[in-house]
Amino acid sequence: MKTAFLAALLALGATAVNAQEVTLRAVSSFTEKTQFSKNFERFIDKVNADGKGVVQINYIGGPRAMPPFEVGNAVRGKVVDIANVTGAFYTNLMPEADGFKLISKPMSEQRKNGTWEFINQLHNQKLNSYYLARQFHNVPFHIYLNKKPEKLDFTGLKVRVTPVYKDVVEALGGTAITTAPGEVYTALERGVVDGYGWPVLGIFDLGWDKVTKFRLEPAFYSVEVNVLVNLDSWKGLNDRQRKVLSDAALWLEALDSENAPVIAAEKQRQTAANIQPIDFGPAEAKRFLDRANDVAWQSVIKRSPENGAKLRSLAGN
Ligand code: 173
Repeated sequence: MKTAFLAALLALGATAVNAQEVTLRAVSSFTEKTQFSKNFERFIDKVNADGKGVVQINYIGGPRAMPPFEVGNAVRGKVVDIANVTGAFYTNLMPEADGFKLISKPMSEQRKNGTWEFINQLHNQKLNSYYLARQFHNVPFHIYLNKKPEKLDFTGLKVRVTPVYKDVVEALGGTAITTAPGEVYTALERGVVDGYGWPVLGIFDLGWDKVTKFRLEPAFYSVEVNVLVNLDSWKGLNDRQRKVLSDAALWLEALDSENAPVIAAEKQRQTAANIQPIDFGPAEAKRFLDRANDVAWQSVIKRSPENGAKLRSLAGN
């Protein structure tokens, strides 16, 4: 009797230890091998190396596999298990996501001061997902233009946006036209837009340097590209599987230390490609940055008063 019980117990333990390797399906909202997919792809390679026999990721790909503005919904509905996606692409499901660009503290700090925890709760509730990692807190955005403005103002200009830039473009008199990244080149080529919002990194990836004349200073906000895991998929993992992902997530966030020299090099590359910076000086820059910050917070807080205010206090700006 005792032996039978022990044997059963051992068998149980053995199943737990040898529990089948799990494979998770992943997509990126950015084109494969480009700036904002690259580190996620390194993360996948790391998980697949460290997680042999434990957890693996099957990378389905970028926007060819799934339209970028649908990625948030896909991870919510478990169409995929893991997504590399900016909050700007799922503000329809989570208006608070528009505020993440205003949080520029390093993730090591956000994980200590309650920011990660709060944003994870928002993802649990509104996107049925686990907030595994945030990348690129130290990469800012710019507005790129083909018409040279006389002052820091967008009156008379049509600017391609996502929710990241919409409020500031409109506050400064511009016409905002929302498109996915994949439509930017054609919109510029055909003159449908006079410029576009995009981070300081990545304009060469899709050939936009050929259709870009100016980069407007100053840089503003903070890129956020998140790694989300469907919450049911996350809960279905065992501790060892979760640890492989969590360790790789911290490793991924630490890759942000590579960004400063990459930004410096990319600005030089823009100059070499005849993309001219337009700078109206420090006083105008400050006015622009204050306005950009104000209109963005106002917009988030209007749509989600309580959570928006909490995010702003955590951001400290
Ligand atoms: O411009 C965009 O498409 C956008 O919102 C974004 C956000 C993060 C990284 C790159 C682009």
